[in-house]
Formats: sequence, C-alpha cells, structure tokens
Amino acid sequence: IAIAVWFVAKGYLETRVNTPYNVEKLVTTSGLDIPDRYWGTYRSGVYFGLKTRDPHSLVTGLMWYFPRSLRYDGNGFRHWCDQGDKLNRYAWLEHDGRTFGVQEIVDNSVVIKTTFVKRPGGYHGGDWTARIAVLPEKEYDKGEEVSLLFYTAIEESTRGWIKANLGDYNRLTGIEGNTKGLGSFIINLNLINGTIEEHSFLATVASGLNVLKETVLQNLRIATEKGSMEKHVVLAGEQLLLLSDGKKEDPNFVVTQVTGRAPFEIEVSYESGSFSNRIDKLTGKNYDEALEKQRQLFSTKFESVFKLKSKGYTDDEITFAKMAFSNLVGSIGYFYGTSQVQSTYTQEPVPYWKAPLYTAVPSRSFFPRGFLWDEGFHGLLISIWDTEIELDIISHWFDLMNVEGWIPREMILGQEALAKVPEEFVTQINTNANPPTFFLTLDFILQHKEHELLKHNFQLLDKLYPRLQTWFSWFNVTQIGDLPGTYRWRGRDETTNRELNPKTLTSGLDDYPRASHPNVIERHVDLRCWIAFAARVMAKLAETLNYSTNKYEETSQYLSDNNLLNKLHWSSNTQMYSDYGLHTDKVILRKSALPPHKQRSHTQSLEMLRVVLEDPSLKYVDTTFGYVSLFPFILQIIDPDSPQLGKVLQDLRDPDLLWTKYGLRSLAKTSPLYMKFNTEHDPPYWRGPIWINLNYLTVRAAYHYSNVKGLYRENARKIYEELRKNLIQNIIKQYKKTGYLWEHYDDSDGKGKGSHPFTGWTSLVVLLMAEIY
Ligand code: 6A9
Repeated sequence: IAIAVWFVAKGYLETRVNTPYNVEKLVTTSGLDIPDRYWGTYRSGVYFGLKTRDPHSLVTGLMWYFPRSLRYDGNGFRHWCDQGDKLNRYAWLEHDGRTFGVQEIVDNSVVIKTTFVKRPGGYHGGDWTARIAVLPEKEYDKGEEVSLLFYTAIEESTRGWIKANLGDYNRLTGIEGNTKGLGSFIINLNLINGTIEEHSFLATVASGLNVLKETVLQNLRIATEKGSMEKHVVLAGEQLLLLSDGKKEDPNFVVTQVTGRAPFEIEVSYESGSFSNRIDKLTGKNYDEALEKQRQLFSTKFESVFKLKSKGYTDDEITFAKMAFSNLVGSIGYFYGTSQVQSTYTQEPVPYWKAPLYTAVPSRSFFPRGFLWDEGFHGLLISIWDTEIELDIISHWFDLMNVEGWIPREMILGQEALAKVPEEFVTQINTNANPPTFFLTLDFILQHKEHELLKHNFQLLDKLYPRLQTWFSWFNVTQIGDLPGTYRWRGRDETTNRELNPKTLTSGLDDYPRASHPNVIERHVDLRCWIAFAARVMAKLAETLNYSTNKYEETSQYLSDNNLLNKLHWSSNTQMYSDYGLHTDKVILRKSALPPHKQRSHTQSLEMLRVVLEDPSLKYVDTTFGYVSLFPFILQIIDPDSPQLGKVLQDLRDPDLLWTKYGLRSLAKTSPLYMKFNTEHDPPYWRGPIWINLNYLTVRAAYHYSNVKGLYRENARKIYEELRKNLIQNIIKQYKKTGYLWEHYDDSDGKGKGSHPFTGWTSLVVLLMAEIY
C-alpha cells in the first residue's frame, strides 16, 4: 500500500508542473474576436512582417540583400533581426500597436523604409497595405543595387492554401489564397516608384517557418539577361515535386524578388475576400492619405499622453522618444507553442501545454521572446498608451500560470523562437522565480488609469484576482527563507567550481554578487522587498475590488516594518542593506588543472577554476554595495524619517560607489567583484554596467521621497533631478552616436553595451522624460 500511495503521489506531483491553473482562462476573446488587433507586426524577430493573432497564422515578411556583396553561404542576406548584420540602425519610428507603423532600416548606403496601414472591413480582419521603399542614404548613394524579397508562408496547421499569381513588369508576382482564419484573399505587389532590373518568383515547399531564409538561398539562380551580358541573381520559379498521382504538390511558401537601384519602391496590398463593399483600394493616393491621417492621430495622442512638447523638449528629442516608444510597441509579438519545463519530481523536461502568448520582447535581435520580469517593465509604457493592450498582455501571461501558481520565466514558443535559443537555456524549472514585476504594472495602472480599469475592465480584474492571489502565495511559500520574514532566491548552483560567484538568474540580476556559498540560510534583501511590495499592491487591489484586505495588509505591514527589516538586513558594520549568508570575499579564479575525468581534451587541461582561499562564515554580504542594497529604497519600503534613508541617499550619490554622469552603476567600484569575470568566458554583466530598469525605479523612488514629509526630502529632490537628467542625456547621446538603444551602458564612459536594439526596459527613458512614475 505504501508503494501504491507513493506512486500515486509521485504521479500527481509530476503532472502538476504542466497542469494549468484550474479556473476559467482570462483570455476568452482573441484572433478574429478582436478584428482591429487581428493583423499586426507580431513577428518580433523579423525586420518586417505581418501576421495575425492566430496559433498558426499565415505569415508575410521581407528579406533583402545587396547582390554585389551576397556570399555563397548566405552571408549578407537579411531576414531575422541580427546584430551580425551590423545595420547602422533600424526601429519603428511610429507605431500605435493597432493600426499603422513607420519604420526605417539603415543598411550601409540605403535606407529601407517600411510602412503599413490597416483598414477594417468584412469578417476576417480587413485589408492592409505596406510600402517598402529603398532610398539612397546620401545623394551620392543613388544607384546602389538592392534585391527585395517579399514572401507569404503558411504552416501545415494554418489549414489552407496559397499560390503565386504571376504578374508582369509593374504588377509583380502576387499571391492568392484561402485559410481557415482569413477566408479568401489576394495580395498584389506593384512597383510604384523607380525602375527595376529584374523580377522573379519562387513557389515551393519550406519544411518550417524556421528555415525560410535557407529555402530561399537554395533556390537562387544566376540568370543572364536577354540581349545583354548582365547577370542577375534570381529566384528559381516554381519548385514543386510531382506526386505519385501525377499532381504537383501545393506550395506553402511564395516569394517575389525585385531587384532595382535606389531609389525604388514597392507597394504590397492585402485584400480580404469577405470585404465586399470596399469602395476604393487602399493603394496609391488613398494609401498616402490613410497613412498621413494615422501619423497625425499618433502625434496628437503621443503629446496628450507624454506631453513632451509642452515640457519643452525639442523636435529631435520628441522624434527620439517616439522611436523608443514605438519600437517597444512595434515589437509586441504573438507566439504559440509549448515551453519545456521541469519539476524536481520529473527526471526529464516535459512539455507545457500549448498556449499563445501576446507580449512585448526585450530585444528584436537578440531575444525576440517573452521574459517575465522584463514584461512588467514594458507594461508601464504600454499601459499608459493603451490599457486594453496591456491588460490583454497580462491576461496571456497569467493564463500561463500552472496549478502550483508558477509562471515560467522565459517563454520560448514556436519554431522561430526556439531557433534562437541555445539548448541549455530552453528548459524552465518550476522552483525558480523571477521578480514579480507585474505588480509594478498593476500598481501603475491603478494609479494612472484607475477609472478606465474600473469602468471597462472591472470584471477582468476580478477574474485576474484569484490568479494573483495564487501567484503571490507561490512566491511567499516557495521562496521563503530559513528564518521568519526572510526570503531566498532558488536556483543557485552550490556545487560549481567554475563560477567565481554562483549566478542568481532567478533574481533577474544574473551575476550580481551574493553570498559566495549558496546555502539554505541565505537571505536576499531584494526578494524580501519584492514580496513586501507585492503584498502592498495585493492589499490595494483587494480594496479596489471590495475583498477583505486583512491578510495582505498584515503581510505588507509585517514586511515593511523597518525594525524587522533592519534586524534582518541592515549591516551596522558597513551601514548598508545587504544579503546575509555563508560568505567569504576571498574567492578567485585561477588557471588550474581539471581532474583528468573532467578534461575535455588534452590541450584544454588548464582552465580557470574557482579557488576559495578562506573558510566562509555566516555574515552579511556587506562588502558588496549596489542595486541589491538599494532595494528597500527602490521599492519604497524605507520609512521617510529613518536614518537609513539618509545613508542610502548619501551612498547612492557617491561617485566612488554608484554615481556616474550616465546613471547609477549596478555595483560599487569598491565592491570585491566590481567588473570581475564570473568564469573565463562570462564577462561582468550586473557587476558595474548601468541598467535602465533599476535606474528608472530609483528615479521614481527619489521622486516619491521628495514628495513625502521627511528629513531627507531636499536630498531626494536633488538626486531625482540630477539622476533623471543624466540618464536621459546619455541615452539620447548614445542613440545619436550609434543609432541604437542598448541593453546597458558603460559606467566609465556611458557607451551602450550588450544587445541592441534593446527597446525593452531601456525605453523607459520615455517615462523619465515625461516624468510619469
Ligand atoms: C541567452 C542567447 C542568440 C538578461 O532581457 C532579458 C534578460 C533579463 O530578464 C535578465 O534580467 N536578459 C538579464 O540579466 C537577457 C537574457 C538572455 C538569455 C538567453 C540566449 C541568444 O543567442
């Protein structure tokens, strides 16, 4: 019997990791139920492409290359946003998340301008038109030869068909088709400006959406023009196998290539078959007018939301802010698939349930997929612009919560997303948290959009509430520390002999130094503050929804009690907030011989390994000062009158510690691991560089403390003004110099570093400019 019980229990625990939270889903309408958000630029990881919010949508997209520099291995061919392409810049300059967008891509000597406008009508999401213009970057760049490829593809599960519609010189090869979601449709391509040298097409079968580029590369041919010696790279036309019944297979991938010399421009117009009472086409002049109208509406709304003009910003600065905002909103994707997850009760990773995710992404090039704690920050900008979109994003994320109350940190859904992730990062583990930043978003919405929330979305909020409760308790239970009132991030590797300081990926601050020896006795001050903050927001939400607030009020008060906080986390020795744990600073990396069984090859026998030079002891990690030490301030847990506040403000302003002309560095210059590699190959990440998400929260906290009564108001006010100014100035300056927003900024010279464009939380610069907190 005991064995039987054990098996049943084990089976039960194993299945919990991929069992959805068992109440009604939050997303009840999607796809065609919301026609005005059906089509969109929901392929975050491509330079340009539209698809619908369907699990298996028809996708359209753009590729291009310079014939003179295309290599046989495909080098030089552009499709997925890729830092390796070394584009001078690219971003949505205007995008409203619903109706239209204007993007500029600068690739060496040409500017590729992509715009689109949607038009409602019929029963399948209406029409849209896109323009792709190839313009010389400078007058003398005129005549540069470029091949543009516009394609349409479907997957097997899209259910439907597409075929090429052969054209002539002006009317390029178009597409016609019919799918379950779209009904019947046609796509026309037209040359509307300039002349072209070549036009060819490809209709074939691609084995997946992850190999569209490869499929094109296999189907390029060299052709010599009739009557001249000029050679062109062209598409191979119809490439379809003959099936055993004598019929040709159906294509699922149709591409049109147009080669011309800058300047030239093509127009792609998608017309929905069910839009039967269309009076005129969304092309030519009509398109110009429609685009102009949307641009006007966008500008007006941008000013009414962010008020940058009335705050005195220049046109250049406003153009910059529009770009920072639009490239975040324009990167919102719609993904569908299964994550890979693992619980401590399962030997092997198992698939999560199939699910959609509507979400923005940190970076179109490097990580075009959803990240849990990043999304809470994105939510601040998105919700102030369009609360409905943000609530839909939140709903999708919370539908990904399992019955345990866990939401995976990184969402890798669908072939395209998976193709970008190295194997070792794929599996998500259900003991691992990530900061619950959606509480920031909800708090922000309550503060700025309460009326809209309550008037139009009360029911949704009411339905979200039990999920929030479960999520909150998941944190409060699974991340609890050894002593009452303490918390500990899970997921640190206690056995590593490679990492100088075992990473805490779960905290979001990856390699930020913690206790040298991960241990159950550890306590993390940032996590404790996150939970205190979450409890405070839960209490507010309970109050708003007329539920009992007692439980959350109590937790919030308990975790905000400065006496207890100080007892657990204030080091009286160095006068700072800090983690506590089994720790020594005397840890170094040293070239050492690996034990023979661990050697990968003979030549590789010397590797940097971690050497501990002193026995660790239980203590505060109080030689390390940085973002983590600021959390009681950042999340506004410190009492305005407490002497601790004075000390935090003083340290924060100290250039020998965190203060720079470009923002706050993540780790004080005086900390033992400041700018230290974590392994031979793992450069410093949260050990010095300036990150904008936590700088935004710091500015916001300084703003708060300068507006409440207390001893340090004036001090907080000064820091608020200076820090805000430094951040804005440097981010704009680096954008002007490099064409990008960056993942983080160098603390010595302010230069952008890491992945780019990073218009995830770095876009919060717009809220800094607008002073919206
Ligand atoms: C790497 C390599 C093409 C790391 O912005 C997303 C996250 C943050 O949530 C986190 O706080 N970034 C920060 O420390 C980027 C994480 C990328 C991990 C996957 C895969 C892709 O190669």
